[in-house]
Amino acid sequence: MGVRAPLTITEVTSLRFPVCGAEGSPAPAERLLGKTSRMMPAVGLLRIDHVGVAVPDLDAALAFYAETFGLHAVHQETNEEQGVREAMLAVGPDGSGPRVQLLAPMSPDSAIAKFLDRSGPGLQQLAYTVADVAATSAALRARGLRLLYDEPRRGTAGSLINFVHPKDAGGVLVELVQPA
Ligand code: KFV
Repeated sequence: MGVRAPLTITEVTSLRFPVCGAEGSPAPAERLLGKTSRMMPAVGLLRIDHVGVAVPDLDAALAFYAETFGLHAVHQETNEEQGVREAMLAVGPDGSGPRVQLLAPMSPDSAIAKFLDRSGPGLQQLAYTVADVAATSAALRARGLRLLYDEPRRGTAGSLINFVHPKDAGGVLVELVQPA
């Protein structure tokens, strides 16, 4: 029996799968729920990109993460549109895995300031890497989820981003990141 080569990113994002069963062969869920068959585009999450942590003071947080966890920033920037100062911390000996993103507010009306006011410092978002943020956004919209932006916006290091509303994702603000 032959072994199939791993799917390429293009193949992954173009996959479609039956939600309730393929035409002519209703899946158990379809038989139980009596729903019409339909094909959904694959969502295409590739890996965890980063977890975002809201902090009131970026420099103080950078010092804390360095002294306490030995984690250091490999990238820092200001994103005016998002109202944040941010730093990406690499984890592990080669730093190639998911990162920790420290997010500090630039103004009291920014998303991070509101989060800090409501919840205090802590985990604010979970971000996944995707190959095509517009395609993934469309696939999630097709499942009835609310995406925060009609079109992708600029994220860290020239990436393109969108977010799933936390109320549609089990209480987690989900970010989709298409690297530059
Ligand atoms: N996680 C879980 N629940 C959240 C939440 C979060 N981060 N933020 C808000 N909620 C809950 C909140 O507790 C409330 O629940 C409900 O969502 C609606 O709150 O049970 P409740 O009390 O009704 P709102 O609408 O009052 O909250 P608001 O803060 O005005 O807006 C929430 C949201 C998600 C729409 C807003 O934070 C947003 O637009 N976020 C996306 C942009 C963002 O977070 N930017 C900062 C990161 S920039 C970034 O990550 C970058 C640049 N990057 O490349 O990675």
